[in-house]
Amino acid sequence: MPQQDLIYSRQQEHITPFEFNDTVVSVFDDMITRSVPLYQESIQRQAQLAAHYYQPDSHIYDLGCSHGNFGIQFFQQMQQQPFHMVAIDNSQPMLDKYNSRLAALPANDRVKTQLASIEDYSFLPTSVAVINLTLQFLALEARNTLLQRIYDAMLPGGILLLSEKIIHAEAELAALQQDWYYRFKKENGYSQLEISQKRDALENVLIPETIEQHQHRLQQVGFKKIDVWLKWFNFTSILCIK
Ligand code: GEK
Repeated sequence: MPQQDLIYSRQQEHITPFEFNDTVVSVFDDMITRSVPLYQESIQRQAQLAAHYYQPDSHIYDLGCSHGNFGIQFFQQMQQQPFHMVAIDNSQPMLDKYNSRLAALPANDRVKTQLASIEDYSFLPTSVAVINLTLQFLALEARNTLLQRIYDAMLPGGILLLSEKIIHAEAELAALQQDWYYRFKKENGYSQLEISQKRDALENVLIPETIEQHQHRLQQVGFKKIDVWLKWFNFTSILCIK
């Protein structure tokens, strides 16, 4: 059982901007499964897609890997087949936990964890790049540069898997999506206080865009085959094939 996320359960005098520190890492699985609709489904299907499109000897990148939920699922999907994964995150506590999970797996040298910002990373030839709920934490200009770098390093037939929290451009629908998202959080046991303090902590840290803005950027960098394969109100997962 993951440790319960109680970070915002008590009234805080000052809400500091959200960070992926030791406290967050210790409750991360509970936080993400109670905060992201269809999280397990999305990770599992993306791991299946990644295994389907992975090209032998190429690199697979997990960008903003946290403590490895995608990587561990990918291991299971690949069974005995070899692969080279680079799992990047700029939170040392996340990577410490990832490394301890890897230590329990055979053939764990297939995954290299790397402490770095994905903003200024140089990619080797890749057939699969995954950015699950992480592009949203980058400055808008950095998002274009990152996706262009990924596209340029991608082999023909390679894929990008992108999942994001999104907003709707139309005010009524944006409000409805927000409302239904807060219902989801309440159903998962978060109080009104927890929901509003977390929202304040994420203000200017997590900057969501519309699905159209994502699609436009993906087209601009060069992708022609783009599919929104999952959408739940204000969350989406997108598959792009080069
Ligand atoms: C999952 N993908 O379980 N460079 C590298 N890492 C970053 C950066 C950056 N510039 N900014 C944020 N991060 C995971 C979930 S969580 C999403 C991803 C969430 C990292 C940050 O440290 C954290 O581990 C991750 O991106 C975002 O499928 O918790 O909402």
